[in-house]
Amino acid sequence: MQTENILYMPWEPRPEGNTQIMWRSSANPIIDRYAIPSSNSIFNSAVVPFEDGYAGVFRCDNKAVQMNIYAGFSKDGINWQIENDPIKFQPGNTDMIDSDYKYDPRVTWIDDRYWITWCNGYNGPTIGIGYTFDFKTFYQCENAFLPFNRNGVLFPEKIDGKYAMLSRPSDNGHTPFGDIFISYSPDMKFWGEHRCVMKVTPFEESAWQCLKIGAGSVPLKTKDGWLMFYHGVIRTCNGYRYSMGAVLLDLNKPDKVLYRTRDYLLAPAAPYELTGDVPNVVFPCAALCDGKRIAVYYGAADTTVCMAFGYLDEIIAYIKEHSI
Ligand code: BMA
Repeated sequence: MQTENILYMPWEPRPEGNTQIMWRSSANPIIDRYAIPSSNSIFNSAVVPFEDGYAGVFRCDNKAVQMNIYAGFSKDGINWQIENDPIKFQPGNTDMIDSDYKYDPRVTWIDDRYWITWCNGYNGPTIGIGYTFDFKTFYQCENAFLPFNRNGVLFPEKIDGKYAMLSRPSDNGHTPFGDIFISYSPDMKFWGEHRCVMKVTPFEESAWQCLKIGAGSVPLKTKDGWLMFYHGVIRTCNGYRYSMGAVLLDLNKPDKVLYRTRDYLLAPAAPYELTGDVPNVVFPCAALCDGKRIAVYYGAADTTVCMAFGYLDEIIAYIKEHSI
C-alpha cells in the first residue's frame, strides 16, 4: 500500500444514521462534467499520491465525444486542476503508439515510476500501457494484449519477479459477457501465463454481477490479501446497470480468490449515478488507503467523478461475511 506517501487523506466520516458499509462524499460529484473547457464529461479516472499531494489521469470525452486521457493535479485529492489538452505520449519500449482512442485509465507506482494502463483503441479496444516520472512527460509502451480487451489493472508490485495485470477479454461493442483474468510479464512488453481469476456469478446467487465483471482499482496489499474494488453488471429491461463490489485475492497467488462480495458495496442510487450520459453506472477506477481509511474514486453515469469512503477493517470483514 502506498500509505507512506499520503500526507493528507481525502476523507469524510460515516454520516450519522448511515448504516451502509461505504458512503458517498457530500462533495459528489467532486469533478463536474464541464470542469475543463473542452470536456463533455469527466469520469472513470485514477489518482495516486504524488509529491505533496496527488496526481491523476482522467478520462475526458471532449465535445466531439472523442475519448482521451488527461493529466491532473490536486493538493487534497478532492479539488483538481485538469489539463485542457490530452496526454501526448512519446515512444517508450515501442515505436508503435497508434491509438484511435483512450479511456478508463488506472495508475500505479511500481519501483521507480508511475505506470498507466487504459483501454486503447488499436483495431478495437485493447490494453495500452505507458509510464511517467512526473506527470508531464509520458511514454507509451507496447499494448499488452490483442484486441479485444478492457479494464487492464496492474498490481503495484511484482509477484514472483514478474509484473502482473488483471484484464477482461471483451468484444468490439458493449460487451454482454466478461470474466477477470490475470497475466504476467517479465518486462512490461511480453505478457503470458494467462489465468482466469473470477467469473460472473449465477443470477440466483448475486444478480448485480451476473452479466460481466471488470477489475477496478489497483489492488491494495493488506494482511488479508489483495483488496480490489471491481464493477459488476446486470442487464435490465432498461440496459446495463454497473455496481461496485470487492474481492480479496491471495497475496502470493493472486489468481486465487479468497473472498468476494455477494452483496454489492455501492450501487447506483444517488441522482448523479442514476442520470447522466449513461444512466445507472458506478465504475471504480482507484482507491486510496492510509492504513485505516479507504477513499474510492468512481465514475458516475459516464458523466462525473465521485468518491465513496469506508473503513478498511469493516470492508474486509464485510467481504468475508457476505462472500460468495
Ligand atoms: C463500459 C466502458 C466504460 C463505461 C461503461 C458504462 O463498456 O465503456 O467506460 O463506463 O461501459 O457505459
